[in-house]
Formats: sequence, C-alpha cells, structure tokens
Amino acid sequence: MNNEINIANKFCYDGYIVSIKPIGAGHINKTYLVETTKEKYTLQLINTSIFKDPEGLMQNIFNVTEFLKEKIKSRGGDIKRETLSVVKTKDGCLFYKDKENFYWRSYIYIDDVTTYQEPKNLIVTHDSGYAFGDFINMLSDYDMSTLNETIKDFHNTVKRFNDFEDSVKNDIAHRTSNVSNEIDFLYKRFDDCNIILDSIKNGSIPLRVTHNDTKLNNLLFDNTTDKPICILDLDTVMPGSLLYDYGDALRISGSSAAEDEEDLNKVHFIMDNFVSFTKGFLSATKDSINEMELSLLPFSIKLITMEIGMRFLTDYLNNDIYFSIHKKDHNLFRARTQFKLVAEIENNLDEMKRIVERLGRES
Ligand code: GN1
Ligand code: MG
Repeated sequence: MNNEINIANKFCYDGYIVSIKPIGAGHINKTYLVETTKEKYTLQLINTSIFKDPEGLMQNIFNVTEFLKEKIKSRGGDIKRETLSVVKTKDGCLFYKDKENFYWRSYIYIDDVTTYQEPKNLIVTHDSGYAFGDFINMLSDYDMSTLNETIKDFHNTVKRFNDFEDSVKNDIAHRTSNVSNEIDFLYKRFDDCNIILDSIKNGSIPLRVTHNDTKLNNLLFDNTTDKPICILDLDTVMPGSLLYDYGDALRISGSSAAEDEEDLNKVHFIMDNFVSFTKGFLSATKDSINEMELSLLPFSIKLITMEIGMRFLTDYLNNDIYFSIHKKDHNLFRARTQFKLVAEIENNLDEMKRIVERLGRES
C-alpha cells in the first residue's frame, strides 16, 4: 500500500490519512477507500488502456458533476450526496499522473449507502428506473458538443460485431471450438445490430447526453430511505441514446441472477421487474421520450444485452484482455448469462411491446 499512500498524499484531503483499502466491484478501474482523520475518499486508478484520454475524461466528469450540482441545488437536494465531488490534487489538478504515467483521481466518499449487485425487490427496481431516467432529464440541457468521447463507438453494436468477428477469425487463444453454439447464436442475430444506430442516423431517435453504463451497482441507495441517491461511474457519459441506458439497466435489473451466474437454470428475465423498472423510467422521462424511442424500449433490452454478451465473448476469445476476470472462463460465463437472457427476452418481446404501449398511454 506504500505506493497508494504516496499517491493519496498528492490529493487535497482534509485531515491525515489513516487507512487505504481496496473496494468496488467494477470490471475496469481499480478503486480504494481512503480514510483520513476527518473524511472518507475514494481513490481510483484510471484504466488508461481502455480510457485513452484520461485528461479529457476527467474534464467531462468535472464539468458534468458541477452542472449536476447546480440542478441538485435548485431542487433543494444535497450536493455532497447526490452526485460525485471530484477532489483536486494539491496542485489544483483533476487527476494525479504518477512517475509511471498512471492516472489517479479521487472523489469524496459517499457514506451510509448500499449498492445492489442484483435487484433486491420491485420497489428498488422501480426506483432504479426512475433514477436512470432522471439522470437523462437532468442532463437534457447540457451542451453535448463539449463532451469528449471517452470511448469511441462505445455502443456501436455493428462495430462490436466486427470486433467479435475479428476475434473469431484470429482465435488467438484457440478457444473458438469451445463456443461454436455461442458464435452461431450471435451470427443469427446480426441483422439486429444496426437498428438503433440507423434510427439515430435518420434522426428518428435523438442523441442525448447519456450515462452508457447503467449497471445497477452504479447506483448508490441511501441506507435510511433505501432510495437511490447518486449515480456513479461517469466515465462513459457521452452523447448516446436513451435506449442504451434503459436497455443496459434492464440487462441487470431484469435478471434473476448475477451477471456471471454459472448455472443457467437460475438465469431468467423477470417480467415483473421489467414492468416496475419501465414504470419508474417512464415516470421520469414521459415528457421527453419520443414515439420511436418508446416503441424500441423492449428491443433495446435485447440488443444491449446481446451487445454486452458479445463483448464478453469477444474478450474470452481475445484471451481476457479487457474485463477483469476472477476465475477461469469468467468471461464465457458472463457471455452465456447474457445470451440466456436474450433468448428469454425474444420469447417475451410481443408481450413486452404491448406492456410498453399501455404504460406509455398511462404515463
Ligand atoms: C464495465 O466499469 P463497469 O464494471 O461498471 C463496462 C461496461 C459493461 C460492464 C459489464 C468502460 O462496466 O460497458 O457493460 O463492465 N465498462 C466499460 O459488466 O467498458
Ligand atoms: Mg465503468
């Protein structure tokens, strides 16, 4: 921890550092909790093999959180708990670049909160829907032209498919023979990949400032009220589609099992969660969502679940170079859960469309 203590000392912290320990369940950045005699902070090592422009990324996060603070203040909220607060370095910088060119950042730690890896109950699911919708609302008048694109083509499913095809062709880890069913599964669904992209291109779906990584565990729930208070992981806040945030959130919030559940008999898409989440999401976005977005809500869950599954499978074929893995074949287990969900969503799609039409009329 010596290195981390030296790094932590570069930031403008209140009090003296008492302890530093690793925390967090993200697949990308490494996170620590720093306790001082006066405050708690998170310290994070930014994964620069994924985020190639950490300075642009930190500028995005700083600008967006400052903007959110104004919104939170104007509605009487608590700016220290309802969004992230970037802690600058003693030199006034938004990050610290160490001798080895690693980039570190720090936030004030938000205490007395819980994160859920899986949906706990229908109230939590409904409230998560509201929180992710509300985030899009709060940023609806943020000038998206000022945002740096932190990962190019992040939700470009066609591009993700091309990357997947390359990983199959190259087969560098000699793993394709283990996954011929999964590969076929994706090839059969190639025609889905361009549907949201084309609607953005032809203008029927607007670009909005979106979060782009709306995993349930990126939401902090207040321990006293069990209500979501803050959205974390702002690395991928970029221009995108509301459908990405909605679909990606239901990939987790609609599932009966963890993202990496090995026993596929436990993995199901839960329709009650879908209804609750959608009600919450629409109650936040009803005034801004357009007809085309509304009609594509169910499909977006299928598409984004397939896209993330495809990324897990691609990473498995590329010898696990992107997502952190904690056991053998971890990315393959993750991919399989996603494909199981996709298959169940497909079976429910007509009913899901009818439900969304009804909820759209009611909201
Ligand atoms: C990554 O950072 P984390 O763990 O919340 C990934 C998301 C994936 C997710 C899958 C920058 O999210 O796109 O959906 O894993 N983030 C990035 O669990 O690639
Ligand atoms: Mg992330």
